[in-house]
Amino acid sequence: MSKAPHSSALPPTHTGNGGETHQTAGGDVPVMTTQQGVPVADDQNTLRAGATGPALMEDFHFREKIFHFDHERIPERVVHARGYGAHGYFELTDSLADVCHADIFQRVGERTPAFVRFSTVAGNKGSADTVRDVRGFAVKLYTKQGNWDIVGNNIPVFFIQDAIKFPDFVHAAKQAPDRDFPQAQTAHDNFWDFVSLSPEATHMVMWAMSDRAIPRSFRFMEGFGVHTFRLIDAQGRSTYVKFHWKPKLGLQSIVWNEALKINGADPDFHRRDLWQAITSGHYPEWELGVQLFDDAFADSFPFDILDPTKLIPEEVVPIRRVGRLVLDRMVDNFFAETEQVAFCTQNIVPGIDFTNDPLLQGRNFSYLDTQTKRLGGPNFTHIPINAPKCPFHNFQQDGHMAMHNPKGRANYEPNSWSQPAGGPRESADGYRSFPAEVSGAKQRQRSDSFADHYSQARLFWISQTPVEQTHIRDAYIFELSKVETPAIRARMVSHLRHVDEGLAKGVAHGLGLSPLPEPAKAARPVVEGLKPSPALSILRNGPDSFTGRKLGIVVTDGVDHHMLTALRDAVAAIGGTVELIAPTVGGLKDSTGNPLVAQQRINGGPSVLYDAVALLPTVEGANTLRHEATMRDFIADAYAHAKFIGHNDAAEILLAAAGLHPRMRDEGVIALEGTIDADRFVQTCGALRLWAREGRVHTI
Ligand code: HDE
Repeated sequence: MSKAPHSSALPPTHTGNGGETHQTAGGDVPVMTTQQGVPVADDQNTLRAGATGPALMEDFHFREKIFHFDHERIPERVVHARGYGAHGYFELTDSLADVCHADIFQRVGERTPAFVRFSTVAGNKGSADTVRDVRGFAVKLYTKQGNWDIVGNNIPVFFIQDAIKFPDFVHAAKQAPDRDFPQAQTAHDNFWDFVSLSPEATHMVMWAMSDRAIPRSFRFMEGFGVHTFRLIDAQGRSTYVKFHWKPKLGLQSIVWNEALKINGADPDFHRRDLWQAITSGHYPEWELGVQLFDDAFADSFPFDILDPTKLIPEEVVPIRRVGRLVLDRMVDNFFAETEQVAFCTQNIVPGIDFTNDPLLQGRNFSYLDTQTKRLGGPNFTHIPINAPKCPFHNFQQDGHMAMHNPKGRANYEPNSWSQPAGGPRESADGYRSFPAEVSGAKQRQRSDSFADHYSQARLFWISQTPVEQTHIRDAYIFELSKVETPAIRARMVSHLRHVDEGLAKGVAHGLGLSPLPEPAKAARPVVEGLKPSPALSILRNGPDSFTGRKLGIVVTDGVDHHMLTALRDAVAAIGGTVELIAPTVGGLKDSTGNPLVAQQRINGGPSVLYDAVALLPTVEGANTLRHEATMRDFIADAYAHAKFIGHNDAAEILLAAAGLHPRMRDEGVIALEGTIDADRFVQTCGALRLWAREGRVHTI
């Protein structure tokens, strides 16, 4: 049994197997011991023959310590290696008992413990957070009838239609095997070679080129179960379902140039954001939404509901919001929990079932298989983060690290030792698969109903605002400009001609590609009369306030106390946070002599780390900072990234030094003349960006 450490500076304490308590070295501090419980006299010096002589093999303490260290690493996940997790709960707000008998969906107000791990896909464990990539959104729900994992992404569709293509897709996306670069990037020949040869990827690639792939933080992104699943009611009837997680704080992404810079300034940007939000009590929250539909709808829908490259627009099948997911506790230990958590798509509970989506069926094999490799054996379910919180009972035994072997003589079923009646146990509540009818010839064949690869890519495109369309076009140009093989660039543009002629031309122009390549051969023509789905746009689903966002305020020694306080209060009042950026982090005072602590030094806190910025230097401070290159970058970037900039009078010379001449001042550069302006400024920041500026600062 583990006990909480006395303080985070001490090694963890464990009571003995027999519950014996610890020897103490005086006070509350436990004696350090080996793994065998032997008290250690000296943990700083190896056993040697003489003070300068050779180390001795018999030093069992040294050998145990080094041996354990040597074995600290386990294989990182083959995909989604970089991730960050937190604990929380799911609370039911609308009973789904009408369509589903899963225990978790029966009682409104009841909370179910949850663990969530967010991740990037392509990068290694140590890669940066704001790379262009899909984000994993994996949720483990510890229900009273077993663990249910919804292993989703922040994008509702996937690149491929059949699981057998997954190793190829992942190989192509990750570093090339001969050179082992690029790291965590899709901007390279192999990725674009593969996707341009796999037209089914066109839809998802549109999402990956959109700002969905550079979220501002995990807190501001949606999650999707992607596949169509089934809900089963108490009578055994099935309803199809797609799962959605909707962030309470609205959607938000960063811009690409910002993403590149954040990766340098703070490669842990998303982790830090989640850590800071949860540890400061601003618990991130999502609503669980379900799209429910039946066979009649599935038959009438122009796309196959089993095809994971297709979504069902919310405007066609509305989302019913049935619960909320709140993350309110960081892990005690990253390795024990976030690294060892083992999500498996096959972890479902009574009332939930799979469909014949070929990607989902393949995943049901892969996840169990990969956990066994990664966590070293079949008993990874014994690790506390993976164990159910409800009682469990079976006769599985042995294997590496077995912790739950059956007690007593019976380890098989049926048996007459543990069962008065002797027969095998049966449970009325036990998991029963939906008895779907199955027929057909055994063959390797892609269904013809999966053949439309362009219509939904177009649907996505026409659902974006012009700003978002520009970002998508620019992302294609950026990525394909990193592709060295002209034929791959051209092949990609040939697909885009089915998505949108303007997009194809824009990308070709940006690449200097002429003439425009012929459209790729399409198995199916694009569906006519597609209606935009506003739900697919980030900007149409953004926040309407600065809640949960961060303001960076540049201050210098002697900063005006009243203005600073007014800004801080205005941000705090709507649940945002503030960081101070200054020439030194310590030794600062405000105008009333109150000591101030800055969170960042000016060269360590670039404006890319903030949602909006304010400049409150003193006249003297501004005179010094005007010569500081990182100060100029701070302002120039905030401006180029279309952020709101508040400033006092003294900051005028800083704006000028950053090249922000009076004619460039727009409604996003806001004078803070008195404390009265603070509230208005923070309200304005709720729009997050002045997108109209973006067109003015980019000329190519
Ligand atoms: Fe995964 N995926 N995946 N995936 N996936 C893994 O499992 C796989 C797919 C997703 O935070 C692996 O534990 C196959 C779709 C997330 O621990 C592995 C296919 C979606 C995570 C695996 C897919 C996902 C993974 C690697 C194609 C969104 C991270 C390590 C058929 C719906 C979970 C691991 C975490 C992780 C296989 C496609 C989401 C190898 C074969 C589609 C969020 O088992």
